[in-house]
Amino acid sequence: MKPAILVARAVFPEVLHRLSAHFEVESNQDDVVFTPSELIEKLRGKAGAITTSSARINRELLQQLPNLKMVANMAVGYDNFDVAVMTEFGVKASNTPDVLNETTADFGWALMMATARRITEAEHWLRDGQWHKWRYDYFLGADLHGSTLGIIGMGRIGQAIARRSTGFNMRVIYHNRSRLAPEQEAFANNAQYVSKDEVLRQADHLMLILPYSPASHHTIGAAELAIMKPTATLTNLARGGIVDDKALIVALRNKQIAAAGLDVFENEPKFDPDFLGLNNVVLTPHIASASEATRRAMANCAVDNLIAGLSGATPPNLLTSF
Ligand code: 8YV
Repeated sequence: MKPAILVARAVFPEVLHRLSAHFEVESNQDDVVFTPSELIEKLRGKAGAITTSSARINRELLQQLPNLKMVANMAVGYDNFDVAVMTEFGVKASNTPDVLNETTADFGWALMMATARRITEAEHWLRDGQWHKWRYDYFLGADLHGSTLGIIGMGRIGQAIARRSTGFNMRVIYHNRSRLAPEQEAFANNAQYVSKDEVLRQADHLMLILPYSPASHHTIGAAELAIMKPTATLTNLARGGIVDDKALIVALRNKQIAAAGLDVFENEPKFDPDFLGLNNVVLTPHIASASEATRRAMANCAVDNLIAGLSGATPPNLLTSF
C-alpha cells in the first residue's frame, strides 16, 4: 500500500500527478489556509506532507501525529518549522534551496529599482489622471549606478544580488553571521565585509535577505533606521519580522529614510494598513520567487525530497539529523 500524504496548499496539477505515482495523495486545490487544528486533522494518519510557509510544524502538532515521518517545505525559508522538535520526534524536514536563488535576486533588483526610481508611485499618479505636463522635479529618485549597495544576509540569494551589481558599477558592503571566503567575496562584486552598523551608515540602498529566527527578529528597528542615510532605500525580501514594521512606518512618514520596497510583512497577509497611506513604499505580496519556472522547480524539489525521505533514502535537502 502506498503511504498517505497531504499536499497542504494548492499546487501545479502535474505535481499531484507526479506524487500520485508514489503516494495516496490528499490535496487542497481549493487552497484553504488550514488553522492549526484543521492541519492536525488533515495530517492524521499521513506519513508525509508538502507544506508552504503558512503551516506551522511544532510540538503541539507533532504530539498528535505519531505516523508522520516527513514534511517537505516548498520554500527555502523554514521558520515555520521547529527543526529541533522535528528532530526530537524523528520527523524529517526539508526545504527548497538554490532553485530560487536567481529568480529571487532578479526580483530583489526589480523591487529596489522600483523603490529608488519611484515607479509604482509615478504609475499610480499617471493612472489617476494627474499627468498634465512635464516638470523638472516630478518623481526625482535616487540613482542605483555608482552607489553603495548594502546587503544584510549574504547567503546564496544575497550573493546573487551582489553579482548583479557589477553592471551598475556599485560598491557592495555586507554583513552576515559569518564572513564569506575571499573567492566568494570576489565573485560577489568584491563585496566588503563590515559591521551591521557600517552597512546601515554607508548603504545608499539596503537589501535584507537573511533568514528569520528569534535571533534575527527586528534586525531593523527604530535604532537601526535612525543611523541610515535620509536618502537611503530599504528593500526587504527576507521575512516579515526581520523589520519592525511600526518603526519603519514612522521612519518613512518622517522621511528618516527615502523609501522602502517590501515583499514581506509582519503578520502577512494582514499587513499594517498604515503602509497604504504612504507613497514612499512599494508593496508586493510575497512574490520574489514567483516566476513560472522557479515555482515549478520549487514544487518539484519538494516532491524529490518527499519521495526520497519516505522511501528511506536521505532527502537531498534534509534539515534534520537523527
Ligand atoms: C515561498 C519564500 O514562495 O522560499 C521562501 O522562503 O519566502 C517563498 O519563496 C513562500 O514562503 C511559500 O512557501
